[in-house]
Amino acid sequence: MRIFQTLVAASLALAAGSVFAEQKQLARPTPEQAAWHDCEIGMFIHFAPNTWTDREYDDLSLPLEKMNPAKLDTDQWAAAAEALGAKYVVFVAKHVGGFCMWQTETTDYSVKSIPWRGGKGDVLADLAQSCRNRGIKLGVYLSPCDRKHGADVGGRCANPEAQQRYNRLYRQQLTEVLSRYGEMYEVWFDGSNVIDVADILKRYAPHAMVFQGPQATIRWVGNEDGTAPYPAWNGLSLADARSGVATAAHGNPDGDAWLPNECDARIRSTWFWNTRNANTLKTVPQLVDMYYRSVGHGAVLLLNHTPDTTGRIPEADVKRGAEFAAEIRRRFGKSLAETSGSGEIVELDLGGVRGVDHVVTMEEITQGERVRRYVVEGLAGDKWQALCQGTAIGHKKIDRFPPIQVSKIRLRAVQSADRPQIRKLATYHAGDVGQPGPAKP
Ligand code: FUL
Repeated sequence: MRIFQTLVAASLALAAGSVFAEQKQLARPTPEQAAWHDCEIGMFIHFAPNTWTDREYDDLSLPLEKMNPAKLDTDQWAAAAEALGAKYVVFVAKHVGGFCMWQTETTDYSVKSIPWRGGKGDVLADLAQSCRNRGIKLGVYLSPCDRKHGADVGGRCANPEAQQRYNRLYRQQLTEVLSRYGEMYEVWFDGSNVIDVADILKRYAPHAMVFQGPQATIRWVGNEDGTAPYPAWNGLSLADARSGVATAAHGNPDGDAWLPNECDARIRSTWFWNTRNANTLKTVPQLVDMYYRSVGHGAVLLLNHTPDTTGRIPEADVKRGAEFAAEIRRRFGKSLAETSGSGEIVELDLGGVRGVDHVVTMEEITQGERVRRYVVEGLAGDKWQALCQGTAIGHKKIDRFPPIQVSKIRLRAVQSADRPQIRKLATYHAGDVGQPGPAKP
């Protein structure tokens, strides 16, 4: 890594060509990955037979005639996503139990066998339409693990014959969900995937974000709390990227691949609705804290909602999601001032003395993650004072600090791998934001 340190060195080298001419090319996102970063928030939906048995996993014990989500309303789900500020939805079309939420030809363990709409309903079709209506992108979680069909984590089966049989079934399921419902924005292979599906992805979802598996274009952050460590570099080695199970812990800013982190999290204490945990709904301060530690650390937050046995997401949960989004808008909806720029120092004039308590920085990540260490300073009177500092910026870094009156802000990249390209340097005054509670699952 080269150090971008002094303007003198830079101008000397500029005279001789580029200061970073011999710098090896940094990893960069594909256009699809760069666009995905901008989503910042997605919404997960977990709904399966175990919603009816009050459990987190399907033990295949539910008599299917009991599964009748008579008020199922995917418009309500899409509205909940919009209220949450989510730009995409990832729907669990098949969880580890193996029940299929669409009209599959591969198994009867599906919506075909329940009384809802006389066995003719298709949750994925409804949701695809509702999402299209609201301009929300749709992704799909198709568990390789499948209890009903004897597949373990990653889709591993007990013997070669069973494996071959399951591979055929899984490949057909994936083909169905990717080819019948419009373009899928994200495909989740939870627990990675040992089944070769590269050709299917290439054919039906060449632009989709892929979670885990050898074709992964995004990675699991490594926990289910909705938080990324800091720094959470987007770079990592190509070998780690292809392993299918990389997490934020594999981050390496000098790595040759780009694989951004997605932080999945539960709005209640469980992934599936149950009768016992309405009181575990996370508070707005907990969700906001999650946001600071996911989006604010350059990752994307995927927050789960849980439809109940009526087929609707409980109103209290929807309302909480909306309150969270409103608080984020209140804090960051309108900056006091913002700019962009390149070079070691990017300065922002506030046009007068203003009270500030947050700075949001974004790199132009299409040029790679260049900044490795930075300080943000504020001009208080005639003195530059350090307000906050950090290492990674990447897609976004949110820093907060005690309120201070300043007339200018400047971002000083004290260490960079290449000339810093700053997409946004913005400052805010959020006012009394209280102390966030820890975001516990
Ligand atoms: C985990 C699963 O075990 C949970 O049920 C849930 O689907 C979560 C998103 O991933 O691995």
